[in-house]
Amino acid sequence: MSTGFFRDITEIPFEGPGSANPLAFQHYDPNEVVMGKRMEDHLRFAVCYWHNFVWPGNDPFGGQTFERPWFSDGMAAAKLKADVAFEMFQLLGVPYFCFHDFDARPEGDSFAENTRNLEEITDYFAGKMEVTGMKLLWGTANLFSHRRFMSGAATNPDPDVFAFSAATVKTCMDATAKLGGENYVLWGGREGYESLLNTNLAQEDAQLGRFLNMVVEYKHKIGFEGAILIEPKPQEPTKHQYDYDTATVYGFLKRHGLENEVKVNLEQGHAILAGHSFEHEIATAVALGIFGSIDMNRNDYQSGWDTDQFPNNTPEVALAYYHILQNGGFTTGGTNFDAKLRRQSLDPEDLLMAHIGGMDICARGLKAAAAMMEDGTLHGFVEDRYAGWKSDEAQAMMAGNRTLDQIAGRVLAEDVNPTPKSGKQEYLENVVNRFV
Ligand code: XUL
Ligand code: CO
Repeated sequence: MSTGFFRDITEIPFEGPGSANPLAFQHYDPNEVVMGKRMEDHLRFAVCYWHNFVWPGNDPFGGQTFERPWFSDGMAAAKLKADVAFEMFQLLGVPYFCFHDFDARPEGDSFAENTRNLEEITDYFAGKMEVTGMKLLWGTANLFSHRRFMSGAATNPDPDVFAFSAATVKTCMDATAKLGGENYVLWGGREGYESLLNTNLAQEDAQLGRFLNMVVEYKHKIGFEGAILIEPKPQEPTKHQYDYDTATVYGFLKRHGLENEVKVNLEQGHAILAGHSFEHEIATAVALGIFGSIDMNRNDYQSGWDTDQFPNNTPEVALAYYHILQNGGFTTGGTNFDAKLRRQSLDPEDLLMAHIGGMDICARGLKAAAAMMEDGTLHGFVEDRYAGWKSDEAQAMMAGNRTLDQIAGRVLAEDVNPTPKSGKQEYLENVVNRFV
């Protein structure tokens, strides 16, 4: 039986470009085949629990703006929230969702009560997943909202907080595995510092390394087949977050022997906060062999905050998917909308329209990216640019078969005198603009 939250709205249809129906897709047709694969299977959309069903609409200057019938404590409210969430997933026709423990279960007074609540609500999810066919893209633990985590979770100066966090992650990995989750995410919201005056960086790095090693050991122990993903972010809430960006995370993984065990979940707004573009983060992860999944959103480029808005810029999204497609597309990952309404968007239908717009932008971006791939001009240009490295002499240099003095001898003997070649950036940007 329906909760009635979305009143008489029925499943969002695909009506094609030009449709003026605000409750229809113009570009996202799950069954359209793009580069030999259904669009649904390329994009692997997920809706997040937290922004849609938990966030009350507060900002640093004001409190709750949303009124939702499930905004109260207790298991009955948590179940009503789940009912509405699964109704929304169904209306949108997304295959996946994501959640933190804290989003789904009532907060208890102890670890034991939290665990019982998590088990009860995730059993309730399991029943709904069975009926609806919904799947879990990833689960995660919220180790940042409760005051016990104010000085960090794994990187807390208090070993009891480290232990509480480890215990909580264990229960969240169990819940994720039980629900057939395809990934497990760790976003270190409080793993960083507010002031170096009270922080031992080397100690905190060692703690975080040990923590993540235990997560990976537990994954193998329970036979969890999903990927373990770190979500980089440079700051907010902390002044400095250790998982600053992809390159920093890779250095951390290498240092702790985890570069073949852990990948990244990249968020558009976090890339911008780190002073990068989204495609920079994706291309870096691909180059380092640790690309996993994405959180799709955008920031307000004027305020500079992590505003978690729904995407609405096709050229930006197209370049992101271009790099993902070049890497062969998602494997366990997908496109999670880690995005929230503006606090004045009060109506239930606003939740739907926000996702419809985001899904349409992603569909347009994917189609543009696929067209760029099929055209091949960009890829061909890059291939040609590095073609010189196919020569025997160049390969010998790369294979470590030449020393500096041997190379110097050859450069002298052959009078090697390179001719600069145009990088053709403007031409390449014009090529992209043919498709977006
Ligand atoms: C915070 C953020 C988180 C993670 C999951 O900026 O993106 O919601 O995605 O903890
Ligand atoms: Co995120």
